[in-house]
Amino acid sequence: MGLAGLLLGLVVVPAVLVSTNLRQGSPRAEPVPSDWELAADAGPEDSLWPQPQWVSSFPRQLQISPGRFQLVHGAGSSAGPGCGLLQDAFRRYYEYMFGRSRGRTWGRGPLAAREEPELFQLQVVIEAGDPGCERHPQLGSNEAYRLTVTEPVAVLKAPEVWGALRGLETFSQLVHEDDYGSFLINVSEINDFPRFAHRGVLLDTSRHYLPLKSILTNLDAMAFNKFNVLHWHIVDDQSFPYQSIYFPELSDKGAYSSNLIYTPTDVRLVIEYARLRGIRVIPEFDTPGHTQSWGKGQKDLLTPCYNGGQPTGSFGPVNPVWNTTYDFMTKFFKEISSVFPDEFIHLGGDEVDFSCWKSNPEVREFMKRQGFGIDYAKLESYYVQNIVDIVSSYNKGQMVWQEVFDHKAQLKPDTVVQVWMANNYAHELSSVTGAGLTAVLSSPWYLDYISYGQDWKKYYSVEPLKFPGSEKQKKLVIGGEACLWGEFVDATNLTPRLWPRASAVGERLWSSSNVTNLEDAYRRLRHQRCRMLRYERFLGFKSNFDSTFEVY
Ligand code: CP6
Repeated sequence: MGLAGLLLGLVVVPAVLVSTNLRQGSPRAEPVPSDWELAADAGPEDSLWPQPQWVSSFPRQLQISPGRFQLVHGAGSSAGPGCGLLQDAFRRYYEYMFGRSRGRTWGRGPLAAREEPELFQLQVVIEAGDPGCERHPQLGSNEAYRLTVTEPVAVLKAPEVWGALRGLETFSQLVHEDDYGSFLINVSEINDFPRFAHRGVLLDTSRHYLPLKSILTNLDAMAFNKFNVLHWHIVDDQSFPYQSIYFPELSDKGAYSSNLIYTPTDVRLVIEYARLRGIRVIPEFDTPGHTQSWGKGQKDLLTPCYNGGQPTGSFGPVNPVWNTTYDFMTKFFKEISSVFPDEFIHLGGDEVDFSCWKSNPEVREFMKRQGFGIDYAKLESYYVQNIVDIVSSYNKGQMVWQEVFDHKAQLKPDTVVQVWMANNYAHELSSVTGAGLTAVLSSPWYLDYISYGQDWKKYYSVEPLKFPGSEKQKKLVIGGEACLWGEFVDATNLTPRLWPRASAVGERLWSSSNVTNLEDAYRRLRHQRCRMLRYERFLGFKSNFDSTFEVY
């Protein structure tokens, strides 16, 4: 079957049906080499990560001369050289493929002594009327793309710029260098789109401060693996590094030190760096629990704990009783809503310890007045509902941890419930989606936890939709997150702890559900690891990847 026939096939077969894993989709009829040979010189069309939904690769190779090759806007694209987002991506991916020495090392002379025809351009075509180069990615963004690599030009078509970014990543993974320094790419055709819309990584900058550089490097690593959400667990009990404009005392008193903070400029930089890679930044300001550091810079916010009728001098969760609490939160979340452009804010709501509330006479009196009895989960829900109303008034959607749902708070229909508890998460997914709410799964993906051996296989083998429920319920699972809690993670071990183990989660959330072969995944993941290591010199990955991912 020729390429034309294949293209025809693409048109008539619905996308779900043609979604196939690469080995079945590839018309290559070469003998399967040993693992060792593959690691050394497998064609890169066989090393894509995450696996695209539909790939067809031909044994015909094209060569690329870096001095002549161009990434350009194609005819009919709604984007042009004025599109900063794409221009920046062109520059980035050119560097990843050929290095920084365009026209110097490679020259513009004849190609190395190879017979293959030359590929001169990758033309990128954005099909939507408005390319949206200035916009921020969001939950409903379209990340689909189609990539056709034939001589003399390759074409990347995408409805929106977000798909073009994903397609550029794939294209760069297709290019490989032979032993003599020639760059080659196979004639191929790829039709790709994500399985889940929310593919996140949680970073915790409270337990240990993470320098800006670490966060940015991880955004690059995320882009290589087609992740699209940075869940920024920015503050917690241990420290408050977010420098607030309205309440500067929060970080003045609550940060580990005056320079271990994120200034408004830092925050803007993270958001823009992420945007250019098609990554949303969802900030989490976790309340009413996990708030010890807030108490240092904001008096009368936390609940005073009592013992034997006397205040002990220690404090518990945010005080849900006083009006001043909600005055503060109204102003605070007004700021957060304008600083962070994403449509969602994560409100936390996990692990609220009721013992301090129980000890406080004023809280107990309030419980009586409200008719909550001794059910402190009702008090928690009362608090959360107030915060939900405040944040909704600023037109922001909410993410919450699963307890908020478990404790029966009244939530808005578009609330995203994040399932994190390991025990029976399938049941929790059933309950959350059964109630008509959307869910994000993170229970099986706690990457701060390391166990003996290749635990990426455990992460990889998770099937997020394996829970009892209707088709309608399954559609409400919008994705998942790899969580890197910070108790034992700082800038020195962040990259090796996360990568390439998080890549396993990346493929589970992007690729078709039938991409489950561990041997094939291992082979491709080794290529992915090598690619990321090669980028080290541009990105300053400071360290080797984690030894729990065995490579020889
Ligand atoms: N920090 C915060 C944490 C955790 C949570 N919230 C957590 C709890 C148990 C495990 C891992 C992480 N460290 N703020 C719960 C969502 Cl096993």
